[in-house]
Amino acid sequence: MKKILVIGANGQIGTELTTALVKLHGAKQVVASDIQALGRHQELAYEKLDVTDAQRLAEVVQQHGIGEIYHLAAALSAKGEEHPEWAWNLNMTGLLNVLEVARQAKLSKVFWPSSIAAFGPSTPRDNAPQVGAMDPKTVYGISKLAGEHWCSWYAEKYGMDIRSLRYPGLISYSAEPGGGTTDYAIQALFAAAAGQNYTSFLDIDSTLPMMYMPDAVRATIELMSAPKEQLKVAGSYNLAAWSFSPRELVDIIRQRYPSFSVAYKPDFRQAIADAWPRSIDDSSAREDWAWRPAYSLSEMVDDMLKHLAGRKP
Ligand code: AKB
Repeated sequence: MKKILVIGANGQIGTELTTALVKLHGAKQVVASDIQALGRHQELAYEKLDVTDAQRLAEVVQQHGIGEIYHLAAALSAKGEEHPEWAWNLNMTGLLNVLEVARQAKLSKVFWPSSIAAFGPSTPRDNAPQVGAMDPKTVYGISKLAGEHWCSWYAEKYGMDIRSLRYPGLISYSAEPGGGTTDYAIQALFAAAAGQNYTSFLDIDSTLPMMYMPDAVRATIELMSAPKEQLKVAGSYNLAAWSFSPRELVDIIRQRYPSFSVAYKPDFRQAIADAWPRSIDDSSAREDWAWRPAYSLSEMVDDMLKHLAGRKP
């Protein structure tokens, strides 16, 4: 069997997705790669890899007999607005390098994540549809929408199997997120668990779609395992669990930590959040490959606080 390459294995999604892939396929079948030194997956074959380096990527694919790539290395929304050229180069050159190597080496499948950031102010804010107006306002969002089109182009032109999800804000405790707008929720949970107060960079009623990482990882694996003929969406699937505002999250945290207190100082990230939908219609994912989130919002808060207890933010 050909091997699986995870690009960005040390990142927020990569850390947990790599663990799940190892559980499913065995450690010998998974090669971890990241621009940084190997993190927690010490048992795996590891390659230090900058995905913008096409030649090195091709060498890694050839050397390990790679058949499938999960390409997770990306600049997120907030950091992307601070470093636009860096973000565009990483997100677009990285994806194009992956698509090209997948075409040349005839890989069987590629996974690449899109995001709710691909939507914009023209998208209906509630129940953002699978197909409709998309006018992203961040460099990150523009790169995600362009990336969706590139994936469809490669799939149509070369008959490649490229699968993708529009992730909502992902909440996790294993690895830090890389500078997103939804990170406030993780920061608030870390602060509460450490007995500290928190200052939110989003306003109290700023509602966004979110998901717990174990559900996002399972969604990814379910999508990648689904028979191709079941997948009717040619591009990236909308994916949802629940939506909440800082006020709603803090209310749930306070039921566990009554003294937890939050101040609100919205910064440039507020405008990013204001251009994103409040909720997502993921009925195509539910119909085509039976997607269902498992964690409720309060189960996520309990699980996060349990894992974070005693940790410094
Ligand atoms: C971000 O906030 O930039 C990401 C995302 C929603 O894609 N978490």
